[in-house]
Amino acid sequence: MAPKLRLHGIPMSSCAARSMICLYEKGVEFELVLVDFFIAAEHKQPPFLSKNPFGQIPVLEDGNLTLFESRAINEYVSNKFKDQGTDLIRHNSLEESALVKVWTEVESHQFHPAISPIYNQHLLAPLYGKSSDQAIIDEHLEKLRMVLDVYEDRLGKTKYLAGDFYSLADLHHMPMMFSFMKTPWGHVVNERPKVKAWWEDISSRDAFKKVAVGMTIGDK
Ligand code: GSH
Repeated sequence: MAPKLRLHGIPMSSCAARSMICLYEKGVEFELVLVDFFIAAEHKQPPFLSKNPFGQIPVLEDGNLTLFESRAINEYVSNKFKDQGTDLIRHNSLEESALVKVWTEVESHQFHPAISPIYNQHLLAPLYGKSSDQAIIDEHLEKLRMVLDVYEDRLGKTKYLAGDFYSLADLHHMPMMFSFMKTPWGHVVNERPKVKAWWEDISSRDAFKKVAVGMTIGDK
């Protein structure tokens, strides 16, 4: 029997959560190897750095293969297990898989740079005893509104971002969206009806719900 995949991370990490959601969607058995992130900073120590020289979680080990970068991990898992679980990459259609690629790139290069400074300032900074910078939050809320306006238009034409099918393009948004909805600015999503309906739909998926229970950042 092939050895179980090992994902190094912690459930509350949005990046580790991104890969956990994918593994659950694909129905792939894996072991979550907990990293002592906050006290020992294990991810900055040599054993972990030999797996990811950037000292970040998650890391996936599949036999002798070691991968980091949650989105790349998800592409690998979706390709390796393409015949089981949810088809997240639309491997039978060149056109659909190209659209999945387009919208996963949009998540990386438009959505994530807009939303992550809000997450960092409002949710992470207090965890490290720092105060949050409202000017940074306001600047990025404006950027996020512009991105979500594009999504509102897109989701008026297709049920999900890449087409009428759930894919990695939607999945990659989920951890940040989930945390953002715990901030005082969730109305930025809710005032866009198509984006709101999309979020309600994708966040009701079982694979996501399994991971969401561990994503406690921002809980009171
Ligand atoms: N682009 C990377 C990915 O998606 O995997 C980002 C990984 C990342 O930033 N991970 C965070 C981390 O390990 C936890 S969510 N932070 C520690 C650090 O950057 O020093």
